[in-house]
Amino acid sequence: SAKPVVAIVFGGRSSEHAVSCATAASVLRSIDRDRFDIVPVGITEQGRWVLMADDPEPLQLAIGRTPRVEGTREVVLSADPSNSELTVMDPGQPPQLLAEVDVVLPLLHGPFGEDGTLQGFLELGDVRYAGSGVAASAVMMDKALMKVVFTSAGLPVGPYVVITDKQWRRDPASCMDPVPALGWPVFVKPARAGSSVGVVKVDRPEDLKDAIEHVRQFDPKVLVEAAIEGREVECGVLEGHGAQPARPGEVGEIEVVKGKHGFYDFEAKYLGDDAQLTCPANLPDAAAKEIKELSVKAFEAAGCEGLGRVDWFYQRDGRVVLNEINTMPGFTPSSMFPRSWDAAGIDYTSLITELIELALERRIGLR
Ligand code: G1L
Repeated sequence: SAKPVVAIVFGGRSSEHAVSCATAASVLRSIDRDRFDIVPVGITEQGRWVLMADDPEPLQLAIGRTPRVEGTREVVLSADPSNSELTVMDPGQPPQLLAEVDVVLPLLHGPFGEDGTLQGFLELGDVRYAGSGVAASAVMMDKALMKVVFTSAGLPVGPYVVITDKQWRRDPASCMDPVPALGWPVFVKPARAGSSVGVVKVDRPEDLKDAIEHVRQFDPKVLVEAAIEGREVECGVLEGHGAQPARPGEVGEIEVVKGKHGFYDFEAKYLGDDAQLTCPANLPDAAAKEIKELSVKAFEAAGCEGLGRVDWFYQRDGRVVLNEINTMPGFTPSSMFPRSWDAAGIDYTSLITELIELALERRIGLR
């Protein structure tokens, strides 16, 4: 047929395997089948690529306290799934299936998905894909590198200290020396694990060392951040359609979110049910304008493509502090990013179409 073939790649070697499967289920339900042919490709937790049945039902998931639908189970694609028809890739082998694919929708979180590795792999195979490229994905996955990019672009970031594996092994005490200047509490975070995974709030100097040791289990590169008092505000950026490559992103409604743990945690981000979400955010016009403009600036400084969710702190005194960009934001219909675009008149199906078309228009290689 003349329709572009879209591979939806999901699952993967990540703690968010199940979130990815649930996202794929949503996309399989809503993607415009008059415009696209679909190839669902699952990646098992062992990294094996398998062609999946085009059926959202078994991928639907119940995590945590979300009520389970009768008959569903937590989906973990097994190494040898009974519903797979064909193994399309073994680790270290090129995937033959992608030869017939026009564009990939990579619905993968964290290492080997969101961090530029899959993107690099697709670049090598001349396969187009939705979302950011290799460099932007890799840099935005690393909170320390992200701060460097934002700072050099003149964007407002909060105070922080980076502790690399080498520095920590050499001399933990000197690594901790600059931390008290951040004030208390601080947040200790793995530099490269997404979704607030492994984040620890530390109230007292005597708890710092244990917290760093704990976080090092998730990532040997650790970031210690000053606590920023403020409302958590986020802004979706969707690249404009068409002609000019340098055309600024379009900015969606701004939202305020707060998870049950008092900060914007994993469940708030992906499950939505506990998040107190206000869209559009109730902000003074000037603040909303500033956040929208700076979100596009951050998106462009980072070299993001397609979409991004730019997360901010809006402080009492009116100042804004840039927290992070998510190159792969939560993407079920109830997630913040699709909801904010829905409010702006782009429904979930259109949003998926838009992202695929942006990817199809894009040139392969340097851009
Ligand atoms: F392909 C897009 F559009 F760029 C894209 C890719 C991935 C949008 C959103 C996401 N998000 C995710 O894959 C996930 C974080 C929900 C998976 Cl866990």
